[in-house]
Formats: sequence, C-alpha cells, structure tokens
Amino acid sequence: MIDLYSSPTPNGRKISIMLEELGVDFNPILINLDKKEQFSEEFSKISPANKIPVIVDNDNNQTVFESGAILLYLAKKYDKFLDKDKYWEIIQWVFFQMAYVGPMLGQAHQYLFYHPGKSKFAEDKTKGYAQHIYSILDKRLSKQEYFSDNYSIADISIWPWTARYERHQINLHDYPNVLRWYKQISTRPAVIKGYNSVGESYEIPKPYAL
Ligand SMILES: N[C@@H](CCC(=O)N[C@@H](CS)C(=O)NCC(=O)O)C(=O)O
Repeated sequence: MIDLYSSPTPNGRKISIMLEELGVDFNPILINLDKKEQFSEEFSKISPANKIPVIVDNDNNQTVFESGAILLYLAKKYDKFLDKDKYWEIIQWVFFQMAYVGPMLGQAHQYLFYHPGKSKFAEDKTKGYAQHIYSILDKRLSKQEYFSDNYSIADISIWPWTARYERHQINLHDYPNVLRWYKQISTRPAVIKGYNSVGESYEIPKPYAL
C-alpha cells in the first residue's frame, strides 16, 4: 500500500491522478496547507522542504518527495506511462514542467489571483510567462496528440496546472491545441477521480467543464 500525503493542488493532483491511472490502491492523507500542517514535526521528517506531495511506499519502505521524482518512481515501478523508446522525450517534458510550468504558473497565481494590485511589474511579468508557456505547449500539441506519442507522465505532470487556467488568466480558446488536449484528458475516468482523491475540491471548475 502506498501512502500519499497531498492536497487538492496542481502538484498534489499529479500524483493522485497517476495512482488512479495505474489502478493502484493507495491511502490518501490530507495535509491541510491552510492550517500549515506541512510544517508539522511529523511531516517534516518525510518532506525536507515542507511541501506536498510525498509518497511512502510501504512495500519497500521507500519515501519519495518532489512530484517529478514521484511520477518517475511510479512509472518505473509499474512500467507504465514512460515508454522506453521515448524515455528522454518524455523526461525532457517532465523536467520542463518541473522547472518552468509549475514554478512560473505558481508565481502567476500569487500575483494575479491571491494578491492582485501589489505589483504591476510582477503581474505583467508572470502573465507574460504564462502566455509564453502556453505558446510552447500549443506548438508541441499542434504536432501530436500528447507530449510524446502516447499519454505519459509528461501529460500527467502538465495537465493539473492547465486545469487552473483561470488563475493565471489564460483563455484556453486562445490555444486551440492545448484546449483540444485539455478536454481530451479531462474526460479520462482516472483524471476525474484523481482530481478529487485527496481533500475537498472547492475552488475550481470541474475539469471537464469547458
Ligand atoms: N517542486 C515541488 C513543489 C511542491 C509544492 O510547491 N507544493 C505546494 C503545493 S502545490 C506546497 O506544498 N506548498 C506549501 C508551502 O509552500 O508551504 C513538487 O513538484 O513536488
């Protein structure tokens, strides 16, 4: 049994969606970020940066933090969503997500959604990053159905961030290839289930609402 410490956020949802896709039985443990539970002494032992998600695989007593590392761990363990002949193609998109999509869209949420009006510079800058990211995603998806030939951990890592398009002030209709991909993935039963596996989903339109 795998314990998943998580919250209903883009980084957390990557892992609950992956586990639902794999059909793996897991134990969801909500870390309530509003209540600062990520800073508890207990959680600090498995999450050095005090962030979700984290998994503990009780089969072999393995703890993994960082969502990209967790996706890799699960893909390797269950031999799914990381085609061997496309390994590096998939990995580069996962790293692109980890290094650019998540951090920049996360900052955009801070300036555009949670604390608007504090810094015009930061709002313009992060809105520009969001548009740049979506133009890259759209270009890639104009050539193929998914980020690699088949649905993979690249799609699973990127999709939960695009589900928050409103918070980073992106109109998905401006990016028709992302919109097509977004809607397609939104209908996957594991995505719908995994979106709400850990904690309450209270703030976001249903992923298949567009
Ligand atoms: N690079 C990390 C980022 C994790 C992250 O930023 N998690 C957020 C929620 S999406 C968090 O735990 N925030 C709590 C905090 O920063 O105090 C990953 O991909 O796992």
